[in-house]
Amino acid sequence: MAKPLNIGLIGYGFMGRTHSNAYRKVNQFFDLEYHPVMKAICARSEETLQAFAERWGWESCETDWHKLIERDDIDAIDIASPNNTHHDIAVAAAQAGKMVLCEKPLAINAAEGLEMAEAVEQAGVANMVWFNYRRVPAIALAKQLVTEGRLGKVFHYRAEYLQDWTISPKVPQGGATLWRLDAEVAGSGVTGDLLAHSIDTAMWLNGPIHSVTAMTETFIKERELQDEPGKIGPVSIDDACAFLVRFENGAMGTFESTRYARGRKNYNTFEINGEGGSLCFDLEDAHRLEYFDNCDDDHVHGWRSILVTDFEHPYMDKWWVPGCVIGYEHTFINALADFLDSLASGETLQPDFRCALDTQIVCDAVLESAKSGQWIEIAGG
Ligand code: SOE
Repeated sequence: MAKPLNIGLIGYGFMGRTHSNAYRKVNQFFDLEYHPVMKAICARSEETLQAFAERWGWESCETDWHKLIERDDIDAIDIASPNNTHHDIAVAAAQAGKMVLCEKPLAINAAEGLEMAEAVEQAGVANMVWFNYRRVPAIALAKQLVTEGRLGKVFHYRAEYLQDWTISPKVPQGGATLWRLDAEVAGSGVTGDLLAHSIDTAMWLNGPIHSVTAMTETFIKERELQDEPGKIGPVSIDDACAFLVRFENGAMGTFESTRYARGRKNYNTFEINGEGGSLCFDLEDAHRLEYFDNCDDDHVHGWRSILVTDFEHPYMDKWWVPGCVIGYEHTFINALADFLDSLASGETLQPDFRCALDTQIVCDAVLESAKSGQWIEIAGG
């Protein structure tokens, strides 16, 4: 028998849309015991909220998240609002006994992230952070190949996350759509926004990070404020960040991210080099995983490009027929399906808040190292 799960979603920007789409589609493609019910959407701007609710099929609207959390007809709170709102909402929701789903990064810093992880643990409520790229079938396949031991001892992990949308000095900062450029709201620039994805993927595939040393740069020092046209303010975020890591398994890692790589739109890549083989992935070609297997006979040695669309590949038996690719939005649907499955099975789903806190701790260490110029050991790493 289908079990309804009443959802209250906070935020209706880019992520509000990806999550709404996931709630609408998940039961169409996955056989699940739980069925999300789109009970309420919450955001501050009343005029646009109603139109969003109608477009996506939310049953009701709230303009104050406290009211949403107080409602008895809400089982799970989903946070897709800017990063500086995550902490207060998540803690209050957990204390009210609601399940909590939260967009990445978990928080604006590790101190807030720790309180959030403790809140959901003390309340004993189900929780998940939407690190959606784990649910790209090719990345999930990479995880499978690593778990099967195909890479053997890992020597190198290399990640890049490059975009180019802030190169123009005319792009303003702050406000409803450009809060990612305001460190007070976002916590940091590319470190929390993009490298958090790379770090989550890296630790999932290659284990904990032991220590980091980093540099950051802010190329454009002042920008107009989106909410106050004509007013210029200092830019507080890191536009670019590069760092080196030592993993606990002895591997060396290099990570680089920027929003100033002309031509790179959402170039989220990694390469892992192990004794037994290598893996390479590029989100702009997301349905392929490149794999070099050293066990192949010498005369056929070479990189193979796996088209990750077969029924045997992660998630792909839920979608179309082999050769038909899926897209960005499906990673959120896959993530939601995993969350709903975990409710039915009682198994702990990753990444949960505690796991996302580990990523947040690395982000904080990266920013600290960029300031001090020192290597930083990850606490508990
Ligand atoms: C930033 O441009 C952004 O939208 C991130 O916030 C998302 O997490 C990333 O997946 C795509 O890029």
